[in-house]
Formats: sequence, C-alpha cells, structure tokens
Amino acid sequence: MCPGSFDPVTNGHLDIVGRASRLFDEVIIGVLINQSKTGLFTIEERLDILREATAPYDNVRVASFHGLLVDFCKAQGAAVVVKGLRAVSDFDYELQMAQMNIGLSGVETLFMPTNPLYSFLSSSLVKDVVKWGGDASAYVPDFVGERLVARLKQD
Ligand code: COD
Repeated sequence: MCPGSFDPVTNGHLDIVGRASRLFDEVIIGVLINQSKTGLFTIEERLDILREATAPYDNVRVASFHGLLVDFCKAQGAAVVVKGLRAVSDFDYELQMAQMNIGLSGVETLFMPTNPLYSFLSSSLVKDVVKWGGDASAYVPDFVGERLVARLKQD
C-alpha cells in the first residue's frame, strides 16, 4: 500500500511506486479522501492522473479511501505500507504513524529512501512553482504539468 494525498502525484511519488512495484506482486496506491481539506484536484481527478501516470506498471492499481489507513489495508488485503523518506524531518512523524499503525493492526511500514533528485520535492512546492510561472517539468510528468498550468491559470 502506497498511501497519500497525491494532489497531484510527483516524480518523487512515482519513484517510490515504481520501486515498490519491483518488490511486491501487487501495489495499491491509496488516495486519502480528506473531508477537512479541499485539494487543487478532486479525488476523481487525482485517481485519473495516477492511473495515467502508472499505466506502465501492470501490478499497480489505484483506489481512494477515507478513515484509517489500517482499515483500508485490511479491506484490501495489504500487509505492508510503503513510504518514501525525504529527510530527517519526515522521519519523526512517519515513525509515529508507523508505530501507531502496527499497534492498531499489525500492518508493517517499509521506509524507502527517496531518490536524491527528489528529496526536497512535494506536491505543495510543485503547485507553488507552477502558480508563479516556474518550470516544474523535472518534477512531474509532462501531462501533469499541463494539467497544473490549466488549473492554476483558471484560478
Ligand atoms: N520522495 C519520496 N517519497 C515521497 C516524496 C518524495 N519527494 N513525496 C512524497 N513521498 C511519499 C511519502 O511516503 C509520503 O508519505 C507519501 O509519498 C504521500 O505523500 P503526500 O504528500 O501525497 O501525502 P500525505 O503526506 O498528505 O499523506 C498522509 C497519509 C494519507 C499517508 C496519512 O495522513 C494517513 O495515513 N492518513 C489516514 C488516516 C490515518 O490512518 N491516520 C492515523 C495514522 S497513524
């Protein structure tokens, strides 16, 4: 299980998903439906973008969830959560979540070191760069960059 907000997916996310797809028979990308936070893209849009971005991987599928990640893992039959660690700053919070998740349900978390090319990369930073006319082509697939430009121009 690779969970997240994916608003939108970046090359950092895709690097982790691609590596997970070589380690596991099946990878599920779980998109959190967060009632208290409206994103730039709707959940359906994020799922569509993720489906297109992960089309090269036969063993990757995409689904949305709300509530606890561990309940979603159980419902999907996923025993391992895969997370990318960008920096020490990610570690504190990720460790807390991993320990809570194993305590709640026994679901393990596997941390993968981020590709150094993407160690500073987040969806929020990419949105900011595109919003102010910057070039994000190294950080998201081309079609995602186009959707970002189209969406941020409307606003
Ligand atoms: N390089 C490598 N990995 C990356 C990068 C990058 N540049 N950017 C992101 N990642 C990985 C990280 O593992 C990150 O956790 C994941 O991708 C998702 O990133 P985002 O930013 O899209 O998603 P978040 O951080 O908003 O997602 C948080 C979750 C949805 C995973 C979390 O809130 C959750 O599990 N919520 C469910 C509710 C729940 O169970 N709560 C209790 C938890 S103890």
